[in-house]
Amino acid sequence: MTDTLREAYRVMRTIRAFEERVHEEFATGEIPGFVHLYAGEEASAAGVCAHLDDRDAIAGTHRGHGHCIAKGVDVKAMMAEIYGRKTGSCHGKGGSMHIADLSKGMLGANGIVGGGPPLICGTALAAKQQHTGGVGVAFFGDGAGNQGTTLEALNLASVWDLPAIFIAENNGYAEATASSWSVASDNIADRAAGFGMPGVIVDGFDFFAVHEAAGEAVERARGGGGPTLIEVKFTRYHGHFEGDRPASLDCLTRFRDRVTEAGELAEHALDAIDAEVAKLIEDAVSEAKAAPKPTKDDLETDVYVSY
Ligand SMILES: Cc1ncc(C[n+]2csc(CCOP(=O)(O)OP(=O)(O)O)c2C)c(N)n1
Ligand SMILES: [Mg+2]
Repeated sequence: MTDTLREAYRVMRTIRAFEERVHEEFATGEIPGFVHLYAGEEASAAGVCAHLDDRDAIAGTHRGHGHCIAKGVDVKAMMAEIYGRKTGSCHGKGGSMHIADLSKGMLGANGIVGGGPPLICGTALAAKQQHTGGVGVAFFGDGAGNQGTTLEALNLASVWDLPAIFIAENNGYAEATASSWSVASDNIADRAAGFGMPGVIVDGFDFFAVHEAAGEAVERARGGGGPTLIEVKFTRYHGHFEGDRPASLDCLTRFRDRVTEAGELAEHALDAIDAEVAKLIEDAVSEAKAAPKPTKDDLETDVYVSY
């Protein structure tokens, strides 16, 4: 149990530290392309992926660094990818929005909003046909929840009774469009009923709530019980006014409060993880900056796949 808690905290802290550093580095102008940060939503990726192993595949979003880290993609290779270096997860040709590592079951971050759900219908179908016991998990935003691809995938997963789990990360906005304005039902999870699957709503700042709901969904999927839709709700990251206690809106602070008050982990053990993660991110950035960029000779590699 202690190891599980420690690992959960490490994953969330790694995502937060990674994102804070990318935020700083992006401002220097050295990082090419577009970057979307996952900070504040860590409990979702960490709470879900804690139940997954090598049999399982996930699809991320354009806001995908957290999904990659939680599924075990190498942090240094990710940083190098964001810097467009040869040593990156996709040899510097993907960048932030296309980090993928099939060896870890990470199908990819995705520049196409609503691109992930159909992909995991494929991996879930493969897992079902091959009896691997694996599940497919798609993370998608509230905006992506309105895409036809997502709704078709929900239908297909139910019709085919797939070991698929759909995680709607509702952070209240799709770019500048509020979900309260653009999502027809009160909750994205309410739509599950229309597809004949369970729909669950959880507090996105509470690792334990996400973890519990995801655990039930993964168990049901592995046991042949079909798909689940989980809506992870995030409210404003900052408090109502400056000085308003933000602790309850931060998954890391809330996690620390709970495990230290329960005597499950000591402050110093958590601080030690923070220090290890800080060093990892420091090394990841300096190694990425020192790594070579792809050359003209790399132009045609990684382009075609032979089956
Ligand atoms: C098919 C498609 N349409 C539009 C876009 C442009 N776009 C990029 S992010 C985004 C908003 C997505 O919102 P949401 O799904 O809620 O994810 P969030 O950014 O809030 O995590 C849009 C419209 C896109 N990338 N792909
Ligand atoms: Mg959104």
